[in-house]
Amino acid sequence: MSIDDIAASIRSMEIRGAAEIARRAAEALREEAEAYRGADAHELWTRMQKGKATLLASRPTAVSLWNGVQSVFKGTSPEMEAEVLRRTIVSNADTFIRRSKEAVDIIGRIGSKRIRDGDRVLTHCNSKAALSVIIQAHKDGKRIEAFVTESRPWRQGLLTARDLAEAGIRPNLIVDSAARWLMKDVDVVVVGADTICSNGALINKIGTSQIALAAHEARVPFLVAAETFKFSPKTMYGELVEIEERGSSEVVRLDEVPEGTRVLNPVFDATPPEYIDAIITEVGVVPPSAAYEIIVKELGHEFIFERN
Ligand code: RUB
Repeated sequence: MSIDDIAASIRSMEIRGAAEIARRAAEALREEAEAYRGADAHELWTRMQKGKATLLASRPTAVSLWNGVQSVFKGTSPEMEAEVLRRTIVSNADTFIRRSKEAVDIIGRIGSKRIRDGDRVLTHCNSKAALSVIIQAHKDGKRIEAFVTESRPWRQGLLTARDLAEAGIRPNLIVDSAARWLMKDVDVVVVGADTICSNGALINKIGTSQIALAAHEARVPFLVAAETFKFSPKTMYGELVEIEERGSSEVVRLDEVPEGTRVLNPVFDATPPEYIDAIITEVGVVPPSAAYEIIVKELGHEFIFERN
């Protein structure tokens, strides 16, 4: 698939989920570099930069896309020979894709230890990292009862229910507004992440923060399963995470509401670090307050502020 096709599929959410959009973007950049057979480094560089910009513009909220694209261009420069540039991009993309898949597996194995036999686990939306934890716990022989929120308007909860059922866990599906009522019957919440800010705040599917609040109130541990490339170096510099707003037709048909009704469709929200008990990453279980350290140590982003 071309870069334009991948970007269009990310925009339309045929390709979705923070890690998957990053991997598919890396794959598209690799294919673009491989397809270029010329020897003009300037031309290859220009094509790659254009592709990078198209992919980054496809969805604004998940920093995984930005981190994935950054790692594909690691160590590259317009001064490189075309062949070296091509090889570097291909190898970087392969490394990113391989490591991101390994990370989900490691997160599952670490996170499984936080789930006890007989636990009732609630998850929201469709996160492969969160599912990895729940499914690994099941594989480790723990009896699990899984609660899955529908996750309006896209109903990613149905995908989660299918993923759990395929793994042999019978899902209990609830509407999003049942989360607080149900919290009294939940032992642990596990969700994924689109972005984790340098102060430890979590950006994830709309509704996550309400679930975190309900979990906090009911003293139910709230765990986030997140690969290190979900942490945002940009937020270290004060940049605010853009919360994607999608079209009203995803929420309601316009003939169902009175004329003039404004239908809002923010698709992510922010959960403050105080409501997060632990973040399970491929480099260990960390508190939200370790976000800055992850960005510096694992993503290699030293804070350098240009004063002029
Ligand atoms: C998906 C979503 C997921 C995170 C993490 O939103 O919010 O919880 O992306 O997923 P959308 P993963 O469906 O709008 O992309 O752990 O698979 O990266």
